[in-house]
Amino acid sequence: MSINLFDLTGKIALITGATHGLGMAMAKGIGNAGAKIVVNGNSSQTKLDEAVANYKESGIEAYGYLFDVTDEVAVKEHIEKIEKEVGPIDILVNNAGIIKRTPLVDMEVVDFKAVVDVDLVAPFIVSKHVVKGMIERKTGKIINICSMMSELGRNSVGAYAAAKGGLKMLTQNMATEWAKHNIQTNGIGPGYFATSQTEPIRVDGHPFNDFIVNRTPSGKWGDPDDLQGAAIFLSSRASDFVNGQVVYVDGGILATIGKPANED
Ligand code: GCO
Repeated sequence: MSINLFDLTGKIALITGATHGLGMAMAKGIGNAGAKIVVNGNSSQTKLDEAVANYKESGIEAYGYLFDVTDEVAVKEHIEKIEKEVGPIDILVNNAGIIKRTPLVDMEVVDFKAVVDVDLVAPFIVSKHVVKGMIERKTGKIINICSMMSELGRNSVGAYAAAKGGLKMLTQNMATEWAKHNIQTNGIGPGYFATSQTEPIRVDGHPFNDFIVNRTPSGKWGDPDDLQGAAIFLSSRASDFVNGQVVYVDGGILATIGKPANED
C-alpha cells in the first residue's frame, strides 16, 4: 500500500488571519490536502463569514472564529472553544500580520509596538495556548509566517523587520523546546507576493514595482498559491524530522545580491 506523505485527511488546522491574502491561499492548500480549516479573523464578522463561505465553495470544511490574537485572555478562551466545538488543533499557522511603512526616525513608539505585538508577540501567545494540547497528544505542527525581512532590512519597515527577524528566532526556540514532544515548528518566508498588503508598493509606475521584478531572479511577483506546497509540506508527515527551519518561497531573492536595473 502506498502512503501519501502529504495527505492531511482528518487533521484540523487553525490559520490566523486567513480571511484573505497569503493566509487564505495557504489555508486553501492545507484544506485541499484534506484538513478541516479553522479561520481566525479580527476586524469584521462579515468578512469572516464571507471567507468561511469562500472556503466552503472550494469544497473545504471550514469554521470561523473572531478574536484578537494579541489578547491572551481572548486567545485562551477561543482555543478552548475551537477544541471543544471543532476538535483538537493538529496544525497551527501563525499568519496574521501587519506592517507600517514609516522611517524609524519618524516612527511613534506606539506604532512600533503595535507591529511587534501582532507580528511577534501574537505568534507566541497563540502557540503557547495551542501547544499545551499538542504536548499532551504528542503530535503537532506549528508554522510561523516569516518574511524576507527575517533576513534583510529595507527602508521604512524597521518595526516589521525587527518583528519578523524575532519570529525566525522564536521559531528556532519553539523547535528547541517542543521537538521532543513530536511537535515540528518551522517557518515559511514569503518573498514579494501580489496581495493587498503589497498593493501600495506594487501599483504601476511605483519605483518599487520595477525594483522587485528586477531584484527577483524569477523576474516577477509571487502568486499567493505558490505558497501552498510549502504549507502542505510543513503541515504533513513529510516534514516529521524537519525542525526550526524557515522555508523561503521567494523566487530566489535571498540567493542573490541582485543586479543593476539595466542588466538582463
Ligand atoms: C515591504 C515588506 C512587505 C513584504 C514582505 C516580504 O518590503 O514593504 O517587507 O511588504 O510583503 O513581507 O517578504
